Amino acid sequence: MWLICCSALLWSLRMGTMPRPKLLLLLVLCVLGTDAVDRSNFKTCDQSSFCKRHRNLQPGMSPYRALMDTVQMTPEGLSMKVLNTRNKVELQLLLAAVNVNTARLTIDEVNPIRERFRPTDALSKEPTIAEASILAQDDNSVTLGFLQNKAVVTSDPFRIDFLVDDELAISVNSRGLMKFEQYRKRKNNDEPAEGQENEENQDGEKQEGEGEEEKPVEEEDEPGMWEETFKSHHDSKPHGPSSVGLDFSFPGVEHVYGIPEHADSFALKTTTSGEPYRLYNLDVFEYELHNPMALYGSIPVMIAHNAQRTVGLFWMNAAETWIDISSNTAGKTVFGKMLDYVKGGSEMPQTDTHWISESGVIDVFFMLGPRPAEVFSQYTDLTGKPAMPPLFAIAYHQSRWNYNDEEDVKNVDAGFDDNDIPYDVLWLDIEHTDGKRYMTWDKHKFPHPIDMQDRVAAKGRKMVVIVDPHIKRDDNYHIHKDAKDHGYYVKSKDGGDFEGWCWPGSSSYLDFINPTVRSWWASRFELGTFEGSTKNLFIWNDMNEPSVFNGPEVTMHKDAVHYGGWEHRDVHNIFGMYLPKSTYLGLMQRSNNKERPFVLSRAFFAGYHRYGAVWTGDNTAEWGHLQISIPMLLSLSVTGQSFVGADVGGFFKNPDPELLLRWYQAAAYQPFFRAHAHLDTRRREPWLFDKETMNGIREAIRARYALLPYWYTLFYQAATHGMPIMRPLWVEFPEDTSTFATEDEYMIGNALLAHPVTDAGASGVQVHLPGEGQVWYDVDTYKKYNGGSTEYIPVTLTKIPVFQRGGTIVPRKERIRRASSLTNRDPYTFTIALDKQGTATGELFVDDGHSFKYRDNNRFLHKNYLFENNKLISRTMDMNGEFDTKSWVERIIIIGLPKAPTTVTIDGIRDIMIDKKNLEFRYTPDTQTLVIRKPAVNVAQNWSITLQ
Ligand code: NBV
Repeated sequence: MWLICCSALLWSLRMGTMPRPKLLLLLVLCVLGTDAVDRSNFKTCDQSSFCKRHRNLQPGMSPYRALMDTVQMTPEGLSMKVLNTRNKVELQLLLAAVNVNTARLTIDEVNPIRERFRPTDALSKEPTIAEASILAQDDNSVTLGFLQNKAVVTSDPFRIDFLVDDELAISVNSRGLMKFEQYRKRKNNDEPAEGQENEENQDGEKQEGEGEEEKPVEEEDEPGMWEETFKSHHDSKPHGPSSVGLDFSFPGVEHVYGIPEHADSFALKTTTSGEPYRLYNLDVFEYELHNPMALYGSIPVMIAHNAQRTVGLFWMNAAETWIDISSNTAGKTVFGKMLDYVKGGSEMPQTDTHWISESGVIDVFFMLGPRPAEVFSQYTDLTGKPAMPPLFAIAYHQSRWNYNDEEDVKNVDAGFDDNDIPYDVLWLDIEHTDGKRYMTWDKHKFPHPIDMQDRVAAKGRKMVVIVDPHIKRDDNYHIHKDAKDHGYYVKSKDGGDFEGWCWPGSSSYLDFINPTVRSWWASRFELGTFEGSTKNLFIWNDMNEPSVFNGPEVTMHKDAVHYGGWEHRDVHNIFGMYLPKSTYLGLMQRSNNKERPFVLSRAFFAGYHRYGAVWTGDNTAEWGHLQISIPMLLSLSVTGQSFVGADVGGFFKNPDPELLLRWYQAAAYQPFFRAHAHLDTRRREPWLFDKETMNGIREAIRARYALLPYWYTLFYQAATHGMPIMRPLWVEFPEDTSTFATEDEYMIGNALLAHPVTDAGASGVQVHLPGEGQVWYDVDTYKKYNGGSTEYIPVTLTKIPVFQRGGTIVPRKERIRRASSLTNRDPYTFTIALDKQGTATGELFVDDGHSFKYRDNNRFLHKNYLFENNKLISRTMDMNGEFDTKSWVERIIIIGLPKAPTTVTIDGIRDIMIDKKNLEFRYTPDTQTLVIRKPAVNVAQNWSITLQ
């Protein structure tokens, strides 16, 4: 393949026969490899010298000791020094209780010769120091107490144990794998090693804390410490080794989750017999499934869960990071574990993890839960709550690389209307620009961009264009001209503008680490500055890992230099997030902070959820990729990034109709719902398929639109409490151990369980319905199932297995229109699924769907619905909100009602007077379903409906 592609490229270059986008694509194929990931383009731990050094450490040999005579309780927390007894280097440790049920551990050098980078922009604000006190102290340990938690620091061997309600929850350095490589001067053979320099002061006296009997061991330089070469790329490492590593153990835990982004299982695997999980934002061409290789984004957050408790760990470091996972129960079958137990020889399960970063400080947050919802709220207290998207952003998006011209846009837009399929947003990829100069338009294909957007907007729809961060080095391009003149580019190690190869050819990269560059970038989005843009245009940021076609591992050289003198090595994983952050700020400013932005980004870091959505990049039209979308999206969801999706249909290759339909059905029940495809794929707008496929796609999209009020309410809950929208079953059923490794089904909020069909030719799926003693209802047939069971659900091509949990109320708008913005005044249907006690509750959030008025002017409705004792009560949940709406309630469906009522009456409560009136209803005994017609009350009002 490689040979074919390169010779094709050379031939076309000579003949000038191929259009430029195709030519560039071929070039990328040549640089990147063939039609599956070329693993040799990406490092293994062994090829990353710092990873190798840490991975070679033997457990139980920790040279570190906490110096008890330095213990001090300060306003910032418990402070003490930690000594490396081998080389005598001292480190400063600070352990603080922050916010609620959260602890922060920082370890840094005492007198560093070079400052270390801290990616504090992951945090939304500086955490509040919480009350903590020393509960006990002796020669070898000190115990810090905060709320129901304790942190016991042991001096020798150095370790920290976190206890929640007096039970051990997390141990730090219990395996003794800590390693902190202090910055040092490069040894020249005649000079003493850095460790030795530290050993004596000028008078030759021994320094405090040094063991009399021990001599410091001179640290030998190891290969790769001062320079390293990978393939043809040389890393000059001017500051030498600087890595940090530490181990964390979770006693009693068999399942850990998170650390996206990897195309792997949701419950993370042990890495003992293979590579560690890697976090290093990379543009991986045709990524493979089920492996720990790095992908486009990094969230160094791990969640550990067992039936008793949930805790989380946030390793706040933006450098290249590797994570090893091992477990004492890995590989044992359930039977094997039971046998151990019966024989009385079973040890407590434990998961051990080892975190290794190339530079930066040790700065770790421990979110001590103890329930899943508390961990999510603790993590988002640190990193901020997710952005509340505009309504259109959670509807259906139509994209491909590329819609060719204005005519194409017009036809695709009309195609949806002609075929009665709703959609909200039409996307333009890189070919819409003038030669990959972002924020410009190809004058031939898109001569009237404003008219085009206005036409789309007239139907209540929006457009999105791509804006990549690599800037074409062309003096006639204003962005480049400004950036070059102001010195806004990242610098190469030699001091000139860093230059790399990307879509536009020779490109430079804006240095978003510089706040001035960020505000300048934001100002580019002013309507008068971004020519051809309108207020209905939103932004997609791609290639921001950053992708550099001719760079090491297709990214930027680690010795490139950023604002403040930071090396790219220090900032790599957070660098990508500054682009969408600045774009978000730009869209805010464009509307004078009035309208909620929509930004999609491929690269991300912890905290990016404050700005926008991510998608899982360049997947492939294969069933395996459809299947992996679920665990990938769940891993993102439990680490704060709840607005997530995967390209519907698969980016590379052509899906057959069945795969495409199943993909639409799955994604209709995932937070970000966008069809997208590669330039070389066949067109796949729904009407280009056979009738059955198109009808199925239409039904799936319509199901999404009907449920938008529920999705929107969930997004509001995420934006206020940090609750993930797409939830693993254990978030709702924390004690059901059978759900801990589930990744083929998930909850949407607390009410709906989706088990998309992800196998070719499926005639049924096995659905696990959790919760002993609970009930579930099929949303299509209202058939009732008992919780705590696994059911075989037969499927046809149009069936999407979705179940509503007994005890919940789900709002829908069932009049399907062209776009979500046209449904503002539409009436609601509430589906009340009763639990065994005959009760149910639910919520509804309503506002204008696009502005910040809900936040700044209390222009919203937040209602609560409770069904109990045969009475449904609608109440205002948040009394601060007020919102005028024309929407009324057109239908109430009660499922699981054992017998028909004789009358159904509606009453106003408190604030309005409704004449008590009888309502029409119909009861279906087969499904125990009652449909109440036209209560006809405004959704803003408080009322009650009584069944008698
Ligand atoms: O801009 C072109 C594509 C885009 O369609 C895709 O979604 C991104 O993930 N982009 C990557 C660059 C080229 C990929 C081969």
